[in-house]
Amino acid sequence: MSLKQTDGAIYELIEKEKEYQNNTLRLIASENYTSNAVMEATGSILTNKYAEGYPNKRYYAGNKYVDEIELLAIERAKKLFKVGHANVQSHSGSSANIAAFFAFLEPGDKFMGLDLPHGGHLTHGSHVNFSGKWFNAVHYSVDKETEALDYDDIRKKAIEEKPKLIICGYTAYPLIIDFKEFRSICDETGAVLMTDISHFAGLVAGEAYPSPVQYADIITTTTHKTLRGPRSAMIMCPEENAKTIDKSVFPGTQGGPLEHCIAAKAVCFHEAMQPDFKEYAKQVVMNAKVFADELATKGLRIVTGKTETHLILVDLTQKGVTGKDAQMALEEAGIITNKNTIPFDTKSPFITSGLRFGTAALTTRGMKEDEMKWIADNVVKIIENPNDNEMKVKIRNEVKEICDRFPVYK
Ligand code: DSN
Repeated sequence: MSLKQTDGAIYELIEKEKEYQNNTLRLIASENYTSNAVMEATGSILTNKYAEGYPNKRYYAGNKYVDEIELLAIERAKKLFKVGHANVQSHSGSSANIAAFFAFLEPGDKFMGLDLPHGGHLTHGSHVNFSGKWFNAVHYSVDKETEALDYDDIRKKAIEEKPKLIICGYTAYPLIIDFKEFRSICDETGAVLMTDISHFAGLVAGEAYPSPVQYADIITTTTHKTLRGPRSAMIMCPEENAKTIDKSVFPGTQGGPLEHCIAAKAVCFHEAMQPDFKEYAKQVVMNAKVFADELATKGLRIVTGKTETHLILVDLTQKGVTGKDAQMALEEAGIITNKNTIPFDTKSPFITSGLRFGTAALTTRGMKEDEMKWIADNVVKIIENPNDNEMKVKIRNEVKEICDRFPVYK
């Protein structure tokens, strides 16, 4: 029986969500629209199979096709990122990071990551997360003036603190990271270099962002952001770390792998190897630059002054509106984004002084510079008049027209 026949309530809600995704402008920097092929694999009969272990070394029988699928996913990941080893079993970015810590740290060990309000992720040592509770997390921050990473300061801090592992790769940082500099800091202090490339993995695959592969001891990433795959993750590393990483994922921190997601990741890697994915990645960055420039021209302050990626962080302090209120007003006009702390924010992560935007999803829809300018202009209008309901309705109608010109899902 179909979902519609079995569970009308869930079917209807999924249909509504589909329409909502079609008819709104998605600017959440960590979201994308995945292909029908990826969704077909995600929703496949592979969800029925238990496959604890690794290809040709499983704890259950009946894995001859599942092994082929996982091996294909591994081979494609290695080829796409030109990396020695890939483990495609991680369920999410957080579980990949748990496995990374399990591989290189003991409980209580010291590691260093970027502070959450400065763009770091929860799993990079936040006090409310396992990473901050079970390990001794110390933080570096961005420079107060430039809002960019200060590599001399990070080096100084690493020499003082002697962390066992240093993480780079963030959730709200719009500039390119100097991986070579991080490698040199880790070499000088004896730390393991972990890069979490979740946000910009698709840009790395599409050669629109430098690769950390020659520098990192371990690379974690989600697969659903700029990489445009299923909601999942993976870990990559040089060949010499392969056994340690595999043991940390299974049996270290996970049980049965989600083979339907692994098949979908294989499809995503195949798609990302096609020549048009490079064009896509280039356009994502171009769209972000145009979007940031237009916001700045219309009077918004861009954190770090620019973007070099898919991501734009805006400081609303001078506009007298919080990130929370701006996010809500934009949502009413059909523009979906998220409130975000900015470096040295005085407001809580639930209120915030900033907004974060990303161009990966709209670029997938085929939108280019003209659409970015129109959206940026209207974002500023709403931020400057968050309570003007008449204007929000008018923009909402225009948003719907743009969405109709760039359809996503039938
Ligand atoms: N929640 C993701 C983001 O939006 O950046 C990271 O996990």
